[in-house]
Amino acid sequence: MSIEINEEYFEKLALTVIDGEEEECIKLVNDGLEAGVDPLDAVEKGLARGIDKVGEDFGAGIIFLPELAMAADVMKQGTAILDERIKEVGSTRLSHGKIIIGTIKGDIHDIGKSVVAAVLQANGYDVVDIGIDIDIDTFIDAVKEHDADALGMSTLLTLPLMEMENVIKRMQEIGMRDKVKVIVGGCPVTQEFADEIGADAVGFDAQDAVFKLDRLLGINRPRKSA
Ligand code: B12
Repeated sequence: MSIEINEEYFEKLALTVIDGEEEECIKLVNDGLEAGVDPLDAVEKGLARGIDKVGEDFGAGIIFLPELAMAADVMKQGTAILDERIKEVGSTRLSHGKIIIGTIKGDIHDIGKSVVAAVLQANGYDVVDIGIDIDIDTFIDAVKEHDADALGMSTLLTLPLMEMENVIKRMQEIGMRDKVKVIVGGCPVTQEFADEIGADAVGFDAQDAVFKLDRLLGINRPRKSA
């Protein structure tokens, strides 16, 4: 029997992350896809809501690292399936440009960055995801190797934030900065911070990343009204 995609469905999805129920999560994701759920909605209205709650509880000292890690594993399993589905949409389109994306040195958070990569790909970008804990040289080498139009850097941690500025400084030193747009994101990254370090834009979620990158690279496309 096909399930209904409604508020209750998204709440159940969020709960699988909060309760660390991997099998139930995978089942609900697959059932949802079969019933026609928009995969980005399943991430943002379902799984991300769950992990946000877990993050709040962790921040407040209500739960500890093992519970956080368990919830993150469930979230990762669910988003991996959904990311693949999101990417399929863009696989047959002409490329709007090439972007390198990675999480900066000192940070291993990769769920949000991978969602952004998938959504950019679905929207016609050629995306090279170089992973987590990426140092300056690896970012720079990847941009050179792929002759990229843009570089995306992610972090969820406050401590290594300045690594983003160090990458931008190195791009300036080697004469790369004017040729490559830089977009940054992750929960501690504000517009003010992006301006301060000389990034071209900040993306607050995956759709915003597409919007900002389109603007930077001069891509015009019809937009859904809010
Ligand atoms: C899941 C999680 C983990 C998982 C990560 C699993 C994984 N494979 O990614 C695990 C358990 C491993 C983990 C570890 C740690 N974590 Co953690 N984690 C989280 C949590 C709960 C959710 C993050 C997440 O996946 N969100 C869901 C995604 C979809 O959202 P997102 O990441 O924000 O991404 C969106 C936007 O930010 C944006 N975006 C993101 N990147 C980019 C990039 C670009 C270019 C653009 C345009 C946009 C963009 O678009 C995304 C999609 O909408 C957050 C709390 C929170 N609510 O953010 C804490 C949190 C980030 N973690 C925290 C901490 C402290 C840690 C640890 C240091 C804990 C420890 N003591 O070891 C370690 C980090 C170790 C390290 N060196 O990196 C703190 C950070 C505090 C701070 N300000 O520095 C937080 C805020 C929790 C808290 N409230 O205290 N964590």
